[in-house]
Parts: sequence; structure tokens; C-alpha cells
Amino acid sequence: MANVMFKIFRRNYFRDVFYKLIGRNKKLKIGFYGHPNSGKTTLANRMTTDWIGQPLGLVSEVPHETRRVYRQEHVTLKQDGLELDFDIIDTPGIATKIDYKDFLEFGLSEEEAKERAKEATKGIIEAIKWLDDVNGVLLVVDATQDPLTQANITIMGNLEARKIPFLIVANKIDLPQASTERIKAFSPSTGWSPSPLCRERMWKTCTRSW
Ligand SMILES: Nc1nc2c(ncn2[C@@H]2O[C@H](COP(=O)(O)OP(=O)(O)O)[C@@H](O)[C@H]2O)c(=O)[nH]1
Ligand SMILES: [Mg+2]
Repeated sequence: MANVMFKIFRRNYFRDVFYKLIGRNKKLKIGFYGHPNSGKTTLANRMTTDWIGQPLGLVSEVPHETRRVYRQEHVTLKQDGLELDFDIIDTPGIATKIDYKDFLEFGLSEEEAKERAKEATKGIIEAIKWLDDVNGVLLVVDATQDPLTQANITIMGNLEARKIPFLIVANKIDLPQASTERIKAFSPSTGWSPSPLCRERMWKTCTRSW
């Protein structure tokens, strides 16, 4: 996963694109958005561990493990004479429905499950507020699932309205049920089509906006 990110950065892809969009003097703040359990924290941890030697947040198979926004400032990537300094913002999963009963099957007590549901709801609101502060987003989708969901469409609609550039990242492609084709097909089906630049330099899947 991180190797692929390296390839993108080595080609100065993000740097060129973001600098063009936000200007050289502004700080790069990249938000990780997507469904609960799509792998946002895992990816953010890989990036921060590789580049600054420390993970950012907790990973769990129980949905909504991340219930507040975590920010790692000054993630500096040095590669081939290039230095890129940015902030990584890992957000709680965006879900359109949170039911505490769904957590019971993971062995949580009713009290714990209710508390988790309450915190997760607050976390979603916090994540949406953070859209005011990010200048680029990785929309992390689980490639074993159908990406055409209300939550993903809502996130993309928000990004589009705010003119925030984003990449769709097809995660969990190591699993046999994963389908990157379905993720690629997702862009046109929602009215977004990959730009020629994205097609050329695609990392797994890439959608419009630059
Ligand atoms: N097989 C596989 N599992 C992954 C991958 N990325 C994350 N996971 C697992 O998916 C679960 C949710 O990951 P997490 O990073 O907490 O998701 P988040 O809720 O989006 O932050 C955890 O059990 C991870 O180990 C991946 O690329 N492949
Ligand atoms: Mg998380």
C-alpha cells in the first residue's frame, strides 16, 4: 500500500497537483474519509509509520474504532531530493445509519455498544466539519464492497460542492472478493469520470477533480 503511495510521490504527483490547486505557501492537509472499516486508519498508519516512525490511530475489525478526528502534523516525506511536508487527518467512518445493536455481535456489552454509537455519531459530525480545513482527500473504499452507497455519494457530493480534490482509493484488494473494476465503474455511474491525468497516473482507482 505505502509503496504505491511512494510511487505517486516520487512522480511528484500530489505535490504538483496540490501546489497547483492551493498555492505553494499553504499547508497541505490531507483528510482520509470513507465508510467505517474501509481501512482509513490502516493506510494512515502505514504512511505515518513509514515516514515519521509512529502510527496515528487504532485499527480494529469492530466498526467505528476511530470515533474522533486524529491529526498528525508535519509528516515529511523525503525522497530523491524532494521534501514534502503535510498533515494527515484520519477521520471516523462516515455512515448513514448507526445502530448500537450492530456492535453487540462483536462482543461489546449493551452499555459499551450504546456509548460507541453515541461517540461514532459525534465523530461523523466532527469529520464533516473538518472538510472546511482539508485541501485534499483520500476517499478510502473497501474493494470487497459495493461502493455505490449513500455515504460515499454524500461524501463525494460534499467534496464536489467544496471543490476539494480527491482520489478514490480501492483498499483491501488483497482479498479474493475484491473488485477494482467495480470501484472504477463507480466513478462514471455517479457522474464523475476519470480525467486523462488520472488515467495515466492511476493508483488503483482515481477519480475526477484534477
Ligand atoms: N485484508 C485487508 N484488510 C485490511 C486492509 N486495510 C485494513 N484492513 C483491515 O480492516 C479492518 C478495519 O481497518 P481500519 O483501518 O480500522 O478501518 P477504518 O475504520 O476505515 O479506519 C481492520 O481489521 C484492518 O486490519 C487491507 O488492505 N487488506
Ligand atoms: Mg479508523
